[in-house]
Amino acid sequence: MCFEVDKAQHRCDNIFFVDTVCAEAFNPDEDEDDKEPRVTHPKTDEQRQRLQEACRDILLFKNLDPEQMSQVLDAMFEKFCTVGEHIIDQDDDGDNFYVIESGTFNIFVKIEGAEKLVGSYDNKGSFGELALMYNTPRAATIIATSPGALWCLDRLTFRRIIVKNNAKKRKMYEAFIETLPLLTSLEVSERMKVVDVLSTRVYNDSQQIIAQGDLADCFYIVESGQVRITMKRSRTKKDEEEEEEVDIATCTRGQYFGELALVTNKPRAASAYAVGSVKCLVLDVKAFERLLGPCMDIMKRNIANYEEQLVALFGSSAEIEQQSA
Ligand code: 1OR
Ligand code: 1OR
Repeated sequence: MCFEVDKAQHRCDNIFFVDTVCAEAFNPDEDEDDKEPRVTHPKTDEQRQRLQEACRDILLFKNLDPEQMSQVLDAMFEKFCTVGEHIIDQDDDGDNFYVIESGTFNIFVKIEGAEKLVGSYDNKGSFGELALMYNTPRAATIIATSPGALWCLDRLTFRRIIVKNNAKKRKMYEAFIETLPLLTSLEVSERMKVVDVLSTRVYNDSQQIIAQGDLADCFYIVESGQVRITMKRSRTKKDEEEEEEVDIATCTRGQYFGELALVTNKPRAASAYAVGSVKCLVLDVKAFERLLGPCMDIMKRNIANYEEQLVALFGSSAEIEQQSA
């Protein structure tokens, strides 16, 4: 098996972008095959319901077909953890992938020899996919900061289903990803890692994709269709304060949105709606921070444009002033 190892460290404001994970090409024909015995951990109805709820927003599961999803749910098992427990230690071999049902967890990474707190999970999300996806040592240490409940998926099932599915995804998105102006600062192997962790979402005409004021947890690239970006503006009509929604931009194939709240660590600055049927590629916030550091200059230049246009349209840029994370 051949590895292509790349190391890049980028720093943007207070966020560290370090990526030391190789983009190993997965060959479904020569790796674990479908003849492996299926792992099943029996569950009560109540457990299965909690598990399904915890897995609902896990992007890595979004592209699975119903049969694959059901095999994943069958294979998962519950683990309770206590404050201070090390769920993962950096440099260990990867055993499980973890989905958070409840609890808070800190993420530490050794940077220049010192352990640095680089982020945390708060009662949602997942971790531990990298070592399983790329056959590498664990890239971070994860420690529980409250009592918690996790759902674990063993390495073999993860590779048999998720990694195999990713090989298909790479084939499907390789060409499109290469055309994205935003990702030009990434190496080819880094772009493939973006493909590995993205999921796709489809929206119907007029469906809301982002609501202004909401907390943000993902980033979008338009694959097809049109997305309308709107902002609320209050105005006085017959002495009464009214709120109207104004169109401020349109995003089409290859363009991105939803980066602003992730970069500024603020609520969503605008809303987004599908015009006709729309398909978007979606990255969660942790993958965005881990993988898109090198694209930050392009995004920041664009954010400076928002500010100019905001002043022209609304007379103030206070709404989207940048604040470091
Ligand atoms: P893993 O299998 O390597 C540790 O085990 C897990 O921590 C890893 O998978 C990710 O799921 C998770 N860099 C590397 N791993 C991270 C990071 C991260 N955050 C969470 N994990 N960075 C922080 C990005 C917010 C980059 C830090 C320099
Ligand atoms: P977000 O995470 O805040 C809404 O969620 C997204 O709409 C936002 O990221 C941007 O990706 C996108 N001002 C603010 N957000 C904008 C703007 C914008 N345009 C697109 N978005 N302006 C329009 C500039 C053409 C300035 C306001 C008038």
